[in-house]
Amino acid sequence: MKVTAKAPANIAFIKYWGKKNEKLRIPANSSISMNLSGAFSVTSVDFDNKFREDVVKIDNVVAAGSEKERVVRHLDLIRKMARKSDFAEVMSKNSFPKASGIASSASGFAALTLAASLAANLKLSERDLSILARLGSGSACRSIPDGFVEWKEGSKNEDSYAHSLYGPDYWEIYDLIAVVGENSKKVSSTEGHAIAESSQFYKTRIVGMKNKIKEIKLALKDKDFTKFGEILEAEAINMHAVMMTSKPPLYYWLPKTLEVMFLVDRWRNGGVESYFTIDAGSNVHIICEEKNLEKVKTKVTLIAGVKKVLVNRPAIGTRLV
Ligand code: 2P0
Repeated sequence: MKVTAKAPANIAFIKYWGKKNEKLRIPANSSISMNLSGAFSVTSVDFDNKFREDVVKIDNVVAAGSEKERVVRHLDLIRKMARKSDFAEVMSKNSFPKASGIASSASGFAALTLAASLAANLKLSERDLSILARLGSGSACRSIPDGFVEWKEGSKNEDSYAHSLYGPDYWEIYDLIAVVGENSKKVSSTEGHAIAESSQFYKTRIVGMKNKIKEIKLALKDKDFTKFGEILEAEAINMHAVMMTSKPPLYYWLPKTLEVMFLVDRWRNGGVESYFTIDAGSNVHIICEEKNLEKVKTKVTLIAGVKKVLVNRPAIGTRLV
């Protein structure tokens, strides 16, 4: 049976960087994110005994090497749970440039998890889907539930999963992604996580996390956009400080990234309130309220060197198509 699922990418306001358990992808800290309406993966999975091997196509290109292996490992997990042995054909398409700081592994593994588990006749709860997606890619567990999401770090496989804090209609805020680079990144997130601890600032970062999560959840509850924005912007800089001071150092920013960051600050001082956050890539996510959406959109679009602007509102989680 062929099953197709659609999963959103998500933007983390409090980030996942560093793991307590690499193999199980148990994060060093809890994280908070929002699903993105305009950045998603649509993945179909078909298990059939006519296939002689697993075939994986991502954006119409046949995957090979480590990219394919990672998908096959996930299929193996699902086959084991379903006590099945058929090979699969997996076709996945992203609505955004792959590996450019928009989390393709999050939406990709979330969609793969729902499509493959149903195609293998497994009927899993949202919690179990989130756990399974996490084993494929940590941030994927946050793309399973709806809207604004918390991934509780947990300490073992069964208690590290994401749940919805609020649905997508709870708060009309936007994430405008200023795309400044479309090349695949040189260092993968998985490799980056593994060296996070080598930064002298890492321990300090982790110590402050519980309080930060508490504060941002309060700002979210109160819909206090200023407090929310200040926390998420400081958090992004904090994570990148750890990345840049890792051994070897990881610089995900391009000169254009920094330029957009400065401009967001300037607009804010001029009365157009927005805040930036950046993932493991060069693109800048600009967060604003509905009342400033058009102004921010016009400003970002006018920046020379910004290749495109992807506008996202909060979105539902992973669903069948
Ligand atoms: C996040 N990132 O919280 C952070 C912010 C990137 C920067 O989660 O090794 O691709 O597959 O578990 O999920 C990227 O890490 O890493 C990530 P794996 P993943 O969104």
